[in-house]
Amino acid sequence: NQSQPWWKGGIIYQIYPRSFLDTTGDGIGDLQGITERLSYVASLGVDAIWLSPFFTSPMKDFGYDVSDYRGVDPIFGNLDDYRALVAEAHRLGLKVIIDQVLSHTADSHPWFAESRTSRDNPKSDWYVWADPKPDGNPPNNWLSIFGGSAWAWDSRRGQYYLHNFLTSQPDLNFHNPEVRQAQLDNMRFWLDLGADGFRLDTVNFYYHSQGLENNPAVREGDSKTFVANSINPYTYQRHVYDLSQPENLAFLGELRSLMDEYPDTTLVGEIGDDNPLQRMAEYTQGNKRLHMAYSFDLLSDRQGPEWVRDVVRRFQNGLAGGWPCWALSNHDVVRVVSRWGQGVDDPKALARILMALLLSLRGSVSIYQGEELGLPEAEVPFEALQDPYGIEFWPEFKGRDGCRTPMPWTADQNGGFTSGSTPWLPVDRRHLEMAVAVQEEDSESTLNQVRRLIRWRQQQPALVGGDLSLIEDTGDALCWVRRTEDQAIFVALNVTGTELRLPAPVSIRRAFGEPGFQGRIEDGDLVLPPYQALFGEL
Ligand code: TEU
Repeated sequence: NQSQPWWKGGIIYQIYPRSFLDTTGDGIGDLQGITERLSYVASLGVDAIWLSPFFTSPMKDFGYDVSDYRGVDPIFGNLDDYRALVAEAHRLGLKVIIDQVLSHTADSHPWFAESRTSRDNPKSDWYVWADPKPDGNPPNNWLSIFGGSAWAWDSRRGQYYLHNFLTSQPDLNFHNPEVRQAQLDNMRFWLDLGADGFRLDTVNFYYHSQGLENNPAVREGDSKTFVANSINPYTYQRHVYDLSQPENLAFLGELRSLMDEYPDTTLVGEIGDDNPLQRMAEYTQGNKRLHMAYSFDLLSDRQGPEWVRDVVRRFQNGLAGGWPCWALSNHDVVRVVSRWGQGVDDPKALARILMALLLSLRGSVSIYQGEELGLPEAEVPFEALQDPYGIEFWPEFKGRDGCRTPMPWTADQNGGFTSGSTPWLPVDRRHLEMAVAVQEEDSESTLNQVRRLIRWRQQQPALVGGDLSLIEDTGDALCWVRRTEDQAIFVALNVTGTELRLPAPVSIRRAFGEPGFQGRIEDGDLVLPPYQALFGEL
């Protein structure tokens, strides 16, 4: 489908730089390591890479706390390493999407250092400062996702500052046009160095309500789809005033204008919101906002065919003008095979059908490093935890380290990830037998199945960019039709461990043999063995 831009229906491979490949022996991955393994990434048949932050950072939130937006953190290398990485990616036909954490900085960023010195310095209004209540308490009830009040006291100014995440991640004040311009200038710096796009961290958190009104509590009947974990008080508030303010739409327009100066680039926004699907659609309508957005809907603890159908249905009903980017795994959530796999007897078959699901949805796709190997969540003992979010809410919520452990390249000790002795997070022993080198040798490994699936999908215009019509009343079978002018594909997926049999909801001309699934039509019935699919041409 030549008329579509590359990102529309494209497949993005997310790389978490700390954990991809360490070439210096310090136990932490680096840019040179990524460059060395880009040919592996290209061998998967994906369109682009997304690099989680590699910018200068005190690493309290592992790079999502930036202290110099234009610098590469020495842990990861330098700007020349970045240039080499981009050149190699482009040589291999891979687009490069980099993370932009615009909403907040590290507290060690020079902007914040200046802002906190007084109430009247040139950057005094660059962050969100507020006086205490007469009783000394914070100005309102807003909460930090990472625990406690969203306000931290600064004794020098005698004021509170806002932080939606760690206290060391102060929120920038986007109502100030100088802040917006400074961030746009920082983005231009990377565009000029050849970036093909940005993943915008917390894109709906840029603006807060200047009235600083209290957020209301969740009401009975509210649809709360964004539930990180029930022990986090944050999830019991309705986030009316602290995020997703209407002013943001104009800023998305400014971002888009910048991107439009650089042909073939893209923006994918990350949305954490009480109504994430609506927000995704709103932020990607037309061609003056973001190109794509993702939410946590398919990344949450909710799972199973009913839930997937509900998400697909809600996005199709009235929201189909937007363009989603679906993901089942990333660096913030438990790996999907473990999330969905409680008690599953065939995790390998589960990994494959989940990949088929992802590649059949209407939208672009984001795959997280190791997902192509079918890796389960790694066990990380409390003593080895690095993630401040995990440390805060342990043990009910085990944090994000279990999905961030090093990529297993070989079955050797530490998975061939580092030449040094101690990786920054321990390698799970179960990952070693699933290492890349092991799976390369087996034509039926998850890795090779995923490769074939991706290659096949990339040749089906209807799966890449077609419309989606959901077929209802199919029980546990997920059924829909993807359609372009020239092609219509019937998709039927069984993500459960039970064989499904139902009257065939459509008649197909032929089943595709290529991706090698065992679903079939038999005596007018659609038959889907456990974790099997049927792709049929209408
Ligand atoms: O995540 C924002 C976000 O909503 C997450 O904190 C999410 O609630 C949580 O991770 C679910 O488990 C982005 C980044 O992806 C995350 O890594 C950062 O910590 C966060 O922003 C702050 O920058």
